[in-house]
Amino acid sequence: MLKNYRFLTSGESHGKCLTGIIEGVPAGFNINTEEINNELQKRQQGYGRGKRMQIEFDTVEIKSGVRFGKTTAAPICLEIQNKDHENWKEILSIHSRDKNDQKSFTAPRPGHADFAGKMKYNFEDLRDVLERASARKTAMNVAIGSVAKQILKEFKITSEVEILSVLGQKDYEHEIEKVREMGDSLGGKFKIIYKNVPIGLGSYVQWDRKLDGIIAQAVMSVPAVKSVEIGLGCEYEKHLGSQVHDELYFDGQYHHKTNNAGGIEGGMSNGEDIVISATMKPIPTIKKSLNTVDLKDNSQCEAHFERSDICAVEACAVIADNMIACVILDEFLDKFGKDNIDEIKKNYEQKA
Ligand code: EPS
Repeated sequence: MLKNYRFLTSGESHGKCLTGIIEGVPAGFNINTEEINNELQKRQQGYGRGKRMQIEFDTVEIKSGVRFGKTTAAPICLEIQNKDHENWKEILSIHSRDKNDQKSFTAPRPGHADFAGKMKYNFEDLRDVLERASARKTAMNVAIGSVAKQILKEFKITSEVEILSVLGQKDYEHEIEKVREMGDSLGGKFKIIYKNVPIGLGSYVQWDRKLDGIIAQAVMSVPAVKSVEIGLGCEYEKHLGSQVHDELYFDGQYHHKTNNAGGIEGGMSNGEDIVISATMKPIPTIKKSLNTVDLKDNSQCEAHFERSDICAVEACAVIADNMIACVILDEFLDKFGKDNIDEIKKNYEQKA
């Protein structure tokens, strides 16, 4: 979907590594690897993560597209190792076997990709679904988003992330501990604000160019996100039009009296902060048994449990923030040019 800042990722949860290829990073930009690693650490932290996060310590290696510290406009290849792979070499082997001696996992876990993924791709072992469906792959999305954030920062476009609630509570650590003891899991709601976004990113002229639509897709792509709101979002239905539309004023520069639209009108940024909130469903891997069907013989059974996070809403917010950065940068490059960073700066100074 992205036109200028395009990327693909590969990698399984317990495979050797995660890889990302970004195309569209302007030439002449100095990528700060430490900043990428800081963002990766933010994704790994947060209250409620499981034991896997004690195994991994995500750091990125830039494998191509940079020379003497500066981007060359060539595709940039990024790699993050999965430390846990050492323990999964046999189970995740890429080599063919005469006989598969690995025990198949055949009872889909409700809420996961297991059931629909098996039906779609016709696998015997649900591990072939869950390894790629796993949220592990979002580490690479964060690395790619972090490069986008660094470029946006050159233009003073920055973001803030806030956790709004977990199980309806603002102060949620205690809730998470209670739920951990119950063998259950939690989701939550978070808010992301993008500041200093220039007027006119996105467009109303076609459905797939609307900035709010593209942002919603980017945030919905984060595993377990089930709702995305812009500005007042779901609250709009409680108000009259005259109460919620943001009145425009001019006092040397344009500004709106309020920002209920969350910085987007007609699918375009309007110069106010872009305000996005989203809801994550509870983690689907839970100790408490959930009913399912064993697909090998269609018998009723209880869903399989592997170690898991209890609540990953803080990680989810970090991933969403980085995905939004990719979208905003993509639109920014559309408006201000994309070949080299000096040219983009000149265009920005003239137009913004
Ligand atoms: C995940 C299950 C857990 C999480 C994982 C996502 O991994 P494991 O099965 O190895 O315990 O820790 O998240 C990550 C590895 C990560 O880096 O965020 C799942 O099923 O989606």
